[in-house]
Formats: sequence, structure tokens, C-alpha cells
Amino acid sequence: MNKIVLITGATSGIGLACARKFAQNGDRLILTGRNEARLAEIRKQLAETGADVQTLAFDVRDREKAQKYIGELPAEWREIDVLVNNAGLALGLEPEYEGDFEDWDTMIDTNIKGLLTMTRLVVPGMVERNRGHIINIGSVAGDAAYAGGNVYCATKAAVKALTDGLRIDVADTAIRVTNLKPGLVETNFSNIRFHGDNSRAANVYKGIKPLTGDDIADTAVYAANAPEHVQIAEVLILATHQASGSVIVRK
Ligand code: NDP
Ligand code: 8X3
Repeated sequence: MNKIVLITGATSGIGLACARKFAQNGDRLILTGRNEARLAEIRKQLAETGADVQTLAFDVRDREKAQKYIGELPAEWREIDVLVNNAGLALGLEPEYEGDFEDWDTMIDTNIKGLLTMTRLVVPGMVERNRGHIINIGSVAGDAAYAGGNVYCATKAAVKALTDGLRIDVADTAIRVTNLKPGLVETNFSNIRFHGDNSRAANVYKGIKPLTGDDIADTAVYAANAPEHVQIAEVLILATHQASGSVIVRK
């Protein structure tokens, strides 16, 4: 059945790939991100393929704006079936004792508090309708810390705890809750992590064939379309030559 899917951070990488795959699946999309011009461009491209797309430009850290935008959705867009909590980032790879306070705040405010805000705003409607699916983009980084990953890993461990907690809290409803945990995915992620140092970012994917946003989006669409009695609770997706957050074999 054709669903309404809200994706945070849909302007790039995994979020954009999810937008394209859900659109191919015939779903209606609410795409969010901070970059309004980029959102408009994506909306236009998807509309040309026949997709029905709404865009909302806001920062997930801005609780007031998030509340206003979600609250003001027109009636025909209010019944969100799938929430993909994807917006997130890593900043820095320093040892914990040398980390940057501002980077820490940005990661915690986006990856944890932004995800919580969106969950708090969207899930009550799902509970009321006894229908819905929350797909949180966690990470292999949430399973075990790696060198320099400290605060980023902690935010993704929090995503795991919040996803598990939400699954418990809605277990008496028909709502499903999924934690999708990618490993190395080549997106804008490392450029952001290294504050625009593109050659350092490129090194992250040297000697290994990384995952793509599409690889992750395929699983998100699969989980959202599984039979109603099937809850894909958690999926760890790694590149073939990656065994964990810190074991990567480069050739
Ligand atoms: P990208 O940098 O390519 O995309 C990140 C997206 O998040 C962008 O659309 C960006 O949009 C959005 N975003 C960032 N901060 C905010 C904010 N404050 N408010 C709203 N939107 C925001 O990276 P990925 O696609 O790789 O990352 C997506 C998710 O996947 C993240 O949660 C990341 O932690 C996770 N992940 C990534 C992995 C990887 O190896 N790439 C592996 C495991 C998990 P805009 O700038 O327009 O706001
Ligand atoms: C992103 C994956 O392990 O490269 O969450 O930080 S990792």
C-alpha cells in the first residue's frame, strides 16, 4: 500500500537514497533537511518521476521549528506511516580527552536530541492510528566504540537504546520499530567528519569497496514493506571486507 514516509536529512547520502527508493516504491514523501534550495531541487527531480513530495526545511535541533512544521502539515499529509530518523553526523576523530566541546554538542543535539524530537512529534499520531513504522539510522559505531569514535559512538549507542526503548513502549500497538546499523557507507559523512578535508575523507574508503546509500535504502524499504506481523528489529549492514567498526581489511 502507498504510504506517507517522512525522512530527516534527505538532502544527501543515505537519506537521499531512501527518498529515491521509497519514491520508486510509490510512496508519498515528506523530505526534511536544513538546505532549502537542495530540498527544492530534489523535490523537482522526484516530481519529474511522478512522485508526490513535500519538503520541510528545518534543523532537527530546532525543537520549536520542528514542532511548528510538523504541526502545520496539511491534513492530507498528517498521517505519517513511516518515520526515517536519518539526520545525523560525526565530527572529529580525536581521542576523547582532546575532543572539541562544540563538536560534541552538535553530535549529541543532532543524533540524539533531534531524533528524540522527531519521535516525540510523529509517534503519538501513529499510536492513535495504531499504525506506523519508525526506522532509526543507528550505526555499527553504536555496537562498540572505535579509536577516536568516542562521542559519535556514544550517540549511536544511544540510538540503539532509544530504538529498543520505543519498541518496548509501542509493543501493545501495531507499530514497528527498526534500528538500521550501517558500517562504511560512502556519502558526505567523512567530509563532514573531517570538517571539509576531502583527501582525509577519501582515505576512509581507500582499499575497500564501501556500501552506498542505496544499499542501506534497499533494507529500509524492505523493512517498511515486510508483512504486518514481521518486525525487522535491527539490521547490521557491513561492507564485505569490514568485520566491525574497527576491523576493516583494505587491499
Ligand atoms: P551525509 O552527510 O551524506 O548526510 C547527512 C544528512 O543529515 C544530510 O541530509 C544533512 O542535511 C542532514 N543533517 C545533518 N545535520 C542536520 C540537522 N541538524 N538538521 C537536519 N538535517 C541534518 O551523511 P550520511 O548519509 O552518511 O548520514 C546519514 C545518517 O547515517 C547519519 O545519522 C549517520 O550517522 C548515519 N550513518 C552513516 C554511515 C556512513 O558511513 N556514512 C554509517 C552509519 C551510520 P542538511 O545538511 O541539508 O541539513
Ligand atoms: C558511521 C560508520 O563506523 O565509519 O556510523 O563511524 S563509522
